[in-house]
Amino acid sequence: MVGSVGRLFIGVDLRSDTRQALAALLAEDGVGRLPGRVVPPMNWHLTLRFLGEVEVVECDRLLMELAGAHLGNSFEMVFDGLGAFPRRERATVLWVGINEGESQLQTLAGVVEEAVAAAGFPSEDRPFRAHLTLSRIRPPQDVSTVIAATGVVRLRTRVDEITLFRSHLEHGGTRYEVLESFGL
Ligand code: 2AM
Repeated sequence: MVGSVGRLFIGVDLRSDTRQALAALLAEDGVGRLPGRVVPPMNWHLTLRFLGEVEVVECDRLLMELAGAHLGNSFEMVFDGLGAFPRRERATVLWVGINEGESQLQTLAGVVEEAVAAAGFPSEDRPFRAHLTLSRIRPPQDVSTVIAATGVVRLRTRVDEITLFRSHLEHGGTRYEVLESFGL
C-alpha cells in the first residue's frame, strides 16, 4: 500500500500526574510568561527520534522493529532546571533538562536509533540531547534572566514506555496523537 501515515516521532510521553506537577512547579517559579511559542503542558514530551513524513510500509517495518527491540528496564528520571539551545544568550529552544536518568535516556535513544535504522530509515546525525521543550523562540532571544529567575525545578518520575507519536498541525496549534506504545 502506498501513502503517508503522517509526520511521526518516537518519544517519552509524560504521565498526567508528572505533567501537572511540572506545570505547577514552573508556575510557582514565575515562569508563567515564557518567551516564544510556548508548548502547552498537554503537548510536553521528550523526543527520542524525529522521523518526519513516514510511508505506510515504512511505518509497518518500524512498528515491527520497535516491538522486537530490547528496550531495557524501566527507570527513574529527574527533571532538573531550565536550559536553552543553542545557548542562553541567543536561545531558539527553552527546555527543562534531565539529571538522573539521562544516561538511560541516551541508551534508550541508541536502541531506538538501531530499530529505526533496521526499519530502513536514514541515520540521524544530530547527537541526542535529552530535553523537554518548553518554548520555541524565533527570532532568538536572551533567556539568561528567565533561567536565572527560575528556582529549583526538580521532579522525579518513572519512564516505563516509549511512544510512537503522530503530529497534527492544526489551526489551533499542534496536536500529538499516540499511535503505539512499547513497554520497557
Ligand atoms: P524538540 O522537542 O527538540 O523541539 C515533534 O515535532 C518533536 O520532534 C519535537 O518535540 C521536536 O523536538 C522534534 N522535531 C521536530 N522537527 C524536527 C526536525 N526537523 N528535526 C529533529 N527533530 C525535530
